[in-house]
Amino acid sequence: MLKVYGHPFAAFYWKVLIALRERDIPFQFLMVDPDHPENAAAIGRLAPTGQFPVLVDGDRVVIESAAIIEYLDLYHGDAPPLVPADRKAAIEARQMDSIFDDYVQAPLTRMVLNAIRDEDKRDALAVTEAKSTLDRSYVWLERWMNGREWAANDTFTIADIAAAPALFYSHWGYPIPRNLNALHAYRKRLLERPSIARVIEEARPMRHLFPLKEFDPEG
Ligand SMILES: N[C@@H](CCC(=O)N[C@@H](CS)C(=O)NCC(=O)O)C(=O)O
Repeated sequence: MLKVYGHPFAAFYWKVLIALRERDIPFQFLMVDPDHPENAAAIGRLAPTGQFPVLVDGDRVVIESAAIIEYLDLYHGDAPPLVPADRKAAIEARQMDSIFDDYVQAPLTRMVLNAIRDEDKRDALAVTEAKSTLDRSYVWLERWMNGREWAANDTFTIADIAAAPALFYSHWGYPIPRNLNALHAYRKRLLERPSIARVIEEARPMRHLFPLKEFDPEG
């Protein structure tokens, strides 16, 4: 049985969890939290900085959410691949996966990390810069999503998997402006997809962990 290390509230673990659900793959979940120090110790050995998700398949260890999703496409489940088999189509899917990770999820994470620090260690400039990145990303994504159903090649792919946690959390912490209709409609489509709705529901009891709760994540 596949083993996956993660945390039900963690964005990059969500990516893998959504892929596992889309492909209907059974797995053993290994929680990374202070109550399970053995799991933190294991990923401390397996991943360069002890980050998760980490997938263990027999002797094979795969790290990095995108690599894990590609690995699942190749070796587990029989749904259509989440990274298109066509190499030309795969370019757009990988491009959008990186955009959601790097220009939506990453600045939001910087805001979250800042908010959970002791007050005297907070960095207002870093927050201003993160918000500016999100402002620009939201506007760019509005243009990109205008006329599209899914973020890459008009099929559900790794790009949409990356978008789900990124836009769920970013809108919660720093709302998408109301006039960005295409982006709002896309986010709604994502939240309604069964694999994503289930991941969000399972994480609901942990919502108190999010420090930027000024807005309704389902709004
Ligand atoms: N690029 C990595 C990012 C992984 C990442 O940032 N994971 C977070 C949890 S979602 C984490 O492990 N944070 C704790 C840490 O870095 O110590 C991926 O795509 O898997």
